[in-house]
Amino acid sequence: MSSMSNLKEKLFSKIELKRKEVKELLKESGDYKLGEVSVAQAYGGMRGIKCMVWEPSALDKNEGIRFRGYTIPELRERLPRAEGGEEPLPEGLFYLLLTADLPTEEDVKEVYNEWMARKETPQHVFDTINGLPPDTHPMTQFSVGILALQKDSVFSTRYHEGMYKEEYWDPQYEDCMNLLGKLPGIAAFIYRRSFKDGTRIHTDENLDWAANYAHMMGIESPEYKELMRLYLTIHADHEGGNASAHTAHLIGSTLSDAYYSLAGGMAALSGPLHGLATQEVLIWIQHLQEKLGGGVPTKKQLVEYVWETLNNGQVIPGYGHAVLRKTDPRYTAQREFALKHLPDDDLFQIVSMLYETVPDILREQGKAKNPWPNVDAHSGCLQWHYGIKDYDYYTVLFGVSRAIGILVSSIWSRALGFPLERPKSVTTDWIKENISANGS
Ligand code: CMX
Repeated sequence: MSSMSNLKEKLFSKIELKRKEVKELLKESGDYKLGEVSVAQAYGGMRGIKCMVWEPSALDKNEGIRFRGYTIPELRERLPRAEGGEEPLPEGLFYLLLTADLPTEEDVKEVYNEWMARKETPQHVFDTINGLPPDTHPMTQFSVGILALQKDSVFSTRYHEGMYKEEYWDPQYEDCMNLLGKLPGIAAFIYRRSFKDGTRIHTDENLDWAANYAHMMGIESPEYKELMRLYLTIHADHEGGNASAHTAHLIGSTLSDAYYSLAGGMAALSGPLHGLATQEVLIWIQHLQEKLGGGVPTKKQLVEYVWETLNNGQVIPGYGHAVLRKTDPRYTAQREFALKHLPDDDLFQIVSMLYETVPDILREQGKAKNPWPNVDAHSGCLQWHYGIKDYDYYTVLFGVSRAIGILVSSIWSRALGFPLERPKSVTTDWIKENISANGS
């Protein structure tokens, strides 16, 4: 085992305890049923089937996400902040997700120092990204950049050298920390390459992880740096069943390393029903503004537009959720930020009016199980306000944050020795034959 930092030592002690706990749980209650699977669930995107373990966070359909038991409002109060700042530092959220303990200022500093020590990215990664046409979607560039780092995977090297299964978590941790040190620099480079002059801005060691990301994108507004801290904290994890987390988890279960699984997770995040929704929301709102010649529409115009969208067979972007049945607390956190920093912004006004309008209409239409806004209904208008007007980039911001939860969970999956995932699929004929044989 390589030498251990305080953080790694603490993690190891937690792992030993958890392994014991899970071993006993399996011995005593291995046959306990978590639920049953219906035909509708098999055809319906496996909604609600409890079939995987994800330690860092849990999603309650009414309350929203809890990170290691803490809600977003609690964490905005309790996680350490940057000097003079009011929003939590994502380094602290990482510590919490990894160890299940609230971090001290010192713990946060240690995470930061670990990431900073690993920030240097080999030139070939930038060269690889530069080999793609400049108009390649930023998420493609991001996944390619992550995969270009794979050749230095500590896990893959150690696996091929031969190691005990109990040790898997250690090189996985190294890969994850290396990735988190490098991701903001790669993501910022993609922003500058796709939407600015392509020059790379280097790290400023006086800035925290999130503020540095903003700095490397070329944005120095202190308010945007605050937004970045909040944004990277609240998007970090959303339990394990969402498409990006689940994809990464499945890939990781083959003992593919963290680079492969994170790149796969980012491919899932790129879909319109998942991470792409942020940009769809803005496009949809701005389409309406264009139609009306700019400004803020009236409530009547907004209602007509929402119905027109639905009657054309389209979804209202930013509304609905596969699990949530209330307003997403990540939406609320961003709304509070907007009320504080940009209450008069036109786009924010429209986003607020939609909040007052869309839920009633979706209820009246009667299809969506959840008429309330999700996180993506708000994120875009904040980015736009601070000058990030390149929609295609929004999912990359989401991806940098989501990497935190995905990677933490991958360390725990190794620590608990999770096996290859291999659920059973069935055919329609099999289902019908079973129903006839056993009764409905
Ligand atoms: N507008 C209109 N119709 C909607 C809707 C919306 N915002 N949300 C759901 N519906 C419809 C569905 O399309 C479905 O219709 P059909 O029966 O005709 O197929 C019906 O309501 C039932 O869907 P559901 O069970 O409520 O929702 P799902 O779990 O299938 O899907 C989601 C969830 C998020 C994909 C869906 O609500 C949606 O498409 N929302 C808009 C896109 C969006 O905001 N995505 C971001 C999600 C957050 C994230 O994970 O990143």
